[in-house]
Amino acid sequence: MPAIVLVGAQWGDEGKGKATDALGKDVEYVVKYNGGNNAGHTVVVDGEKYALHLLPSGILTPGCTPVIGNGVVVDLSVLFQEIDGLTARGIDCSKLLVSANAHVVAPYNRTLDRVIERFLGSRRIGTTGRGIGPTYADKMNRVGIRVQDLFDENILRQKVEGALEQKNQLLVKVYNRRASTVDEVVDELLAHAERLRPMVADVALELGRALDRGETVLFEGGQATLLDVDHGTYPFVTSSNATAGGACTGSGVPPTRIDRVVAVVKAYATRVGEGPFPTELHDEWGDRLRSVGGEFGTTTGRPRRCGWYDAPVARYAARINGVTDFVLTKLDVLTGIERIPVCVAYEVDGERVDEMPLTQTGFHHARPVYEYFDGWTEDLSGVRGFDDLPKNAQSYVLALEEISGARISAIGVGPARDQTVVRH
Ligand code: 2SA
Ligand code: GDP
Ligand code: MG
Repeated sequence: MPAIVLVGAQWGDEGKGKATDALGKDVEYVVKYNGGNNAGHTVVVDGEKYALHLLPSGILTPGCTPVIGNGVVVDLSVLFQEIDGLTARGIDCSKLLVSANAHVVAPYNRTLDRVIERFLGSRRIGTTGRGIGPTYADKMNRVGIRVQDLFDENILRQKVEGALEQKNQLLVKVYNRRASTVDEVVDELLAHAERLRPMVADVALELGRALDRGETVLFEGGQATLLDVDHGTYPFVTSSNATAGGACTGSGVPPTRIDRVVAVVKAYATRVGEGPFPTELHDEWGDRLRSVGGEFGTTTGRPRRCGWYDAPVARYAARINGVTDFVLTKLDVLTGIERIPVCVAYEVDGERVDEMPLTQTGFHHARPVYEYFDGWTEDLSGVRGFDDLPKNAQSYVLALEEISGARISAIGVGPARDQTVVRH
C-alpha cells in the first residue's frame, strides 16, 4: 500500500498519534499535511510517553523520514524546541524535511488568536491560542510569510511590512494592543533561518519520487473530520482541511496516488473547544469517560468534553474521507459499563434524521437516538486477538462496524504501541 492517509473521524484526539506510530514500522515517509502546533499526539513507546505537536508521529520510528508539508503552519521556535526535546531523549530528528511553501506563524498571529478569542466572549471558538487561524487567514489573504521567504531578507522584510500594515491597525485600533515593528518580527523569524535551511525541500517532488520507487508514504491528519474548515461544524472548526482531501492539497501528492484512507475513531466521543456535540454527557458518565480515558488536551491540558459514540458522525467521516477502514481506539475505556449507549440517528425538531443534518442549525438541534449494547467487565489491556475479546466487546465492535460505514481493521485496548488487536 504505497500511499495511506490517516485521519480523525470525530473531533480529534481519537489516538491518531498511536495509530500512525503503529503503522510507522512499515512506512518510509510520514507526512503532516495540515494544522500546526495546535495538534497534540501522545504516543507511548516502551513505557516512555512522547507528546508531539508539530512533528509527525512517524518521527519515533527509526529510519522513517518525517515531512512537514506545504499545508502546515509552522511556529519555528516550537519546532526547534520539539526537535531539541526529542533529540535529548535519543530520537533522531535529522531526516526531517520541511516544505519551502509551508507558512510560518508570525508573532502577531499568536497575539491576534488570543485577543480575538477574548473579544468574542461567549461566541469564542475555544482555540488553542497558537496563532493557527490568523496564520491561515493570512495565507488566504495572500499576506502570509512562507518558509522560503526566510532565505531572502529583502523579500521577508517587504512581506512583513505589508502584513504589518494590516495587523497593526487591528492590534492597535481594534484590540488595544501595542504595534509590532518590522525589525522585531524579522529578527524573530531570521533567528531560526540558518538552522532550518538544510531541512527545506521540494516536498511534492520528494514524495512523488518516493512513490515512484514503490515506497510507502503515510499522511497523518491533524485535528479531525468535524474540525475541518469545509466539512466540519463551522465556525467551530480549525482553519485547515483535516479531511483526506487535505493530504493532497497539503503535500502536493495527487488524489490518483492515494491507495488507502484509514480513519481513527474512538469507541466513544470527545470534543475540546466550543461547538455542537449531540451525545455530550453533562453527568457522572461524562466524568467517568474523562477520568478513565485521561481526556485532557495534549497541548493545552484542557478537560475534553465527553459523550457516547455517534454513528451518524462516523458514517459522515466514512463518506467525506472515502474511508477504506477504521481503527477503533480506547475500547478498554468502556470496560465495566453495564449497558453502553450508541447514537444511531438524531431527532431534529421532532423528526428522525439518520445522517448529519443539512445545516449547522439542524446539528445544534440534534438530539441523539440511542441503542443500547451489553457491556463487559473483563480487563482488555492484554488482549491481542479479536476472538479473545469478551463476547459482548466483540458484539459492540461488530455493531459499530455495521453502522459506521467501513470495516474496523484494528482495535486499541490501551495506550502502548503493542496494545492493539489487529483484525485480519
Ligand atoms: P485552533 O487552535 O484554531 O486549531 O482551534 C480551533 C478548534 O479546533 C480545535 N482543536 C483541537 N481539538 C482537539 N485536539 C486538538 N489538539 C490538542 C490535543 C488540543 C489541546 O491533542 O489535545 O491540547 O487542547 C485540537 N487543536 C485544535 C480547538 O479546540 C477549537 O475547537
Ligand atoms: P490524537 O490527537 O488523535 O493523536 O490523540 P491524543 O494523543 O491527543 O489523545 C489520545 C490519547 O489516548 C493519548 O493519551 C493516547 O496515549 C491514548 N490512547 C490511544 N489509543 C488508546 C487506546 O486504545 N486505549 C487507551 N486507553 N488509550 C489510548
Ligand atoms: Mg490530540
